[in-house]
Amino acid sequence: MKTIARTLMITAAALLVSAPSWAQFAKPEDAVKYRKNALFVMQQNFGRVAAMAAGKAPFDAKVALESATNAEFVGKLPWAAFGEGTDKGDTKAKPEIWTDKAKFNEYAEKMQAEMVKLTVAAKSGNLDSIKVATGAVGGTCKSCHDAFRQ
Ligand code: ASC
Repeated sequence: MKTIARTLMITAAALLVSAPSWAQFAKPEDAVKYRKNALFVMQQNFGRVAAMAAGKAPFDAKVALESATNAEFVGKLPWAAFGEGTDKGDTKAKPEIWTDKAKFNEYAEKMQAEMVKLTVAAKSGNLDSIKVATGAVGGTCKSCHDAFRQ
């Protein structure tokens, strides 16, 4: 009995060590799809607010707040799907994401911090504040794309 318990423990430990980080997804392609879809939904929501800020769409404070809230939430999701082994397939992700992970994470965090500010601005209902915040968010999208997207 003691031996069985020990064998189980060792097996469990070995699985933990060897499990690839996309293991929370059924397969690496699912991780790629997940992050792309999350980023797409984020962009659609952010884009709606950004269009208002740019005067390309009529300002609707309620829609702006809903969209900003959605973008902030969905913006938390993609990052867990950039695990080791998910650098291949139908993706524009550059290898630098995995070789310069600290920088990538820093950009991802910066974007999320600016998204929080955008929701705050949208809550205020002040279009000038929303303009500043969308500009800041857009800047974080661009700097990450320049460095890490093909
Ligand atoms: C968007 C989008 C981006 C950013 C960027 C801002 O809506 O898809 O990548 O804003 O264009 O410069």
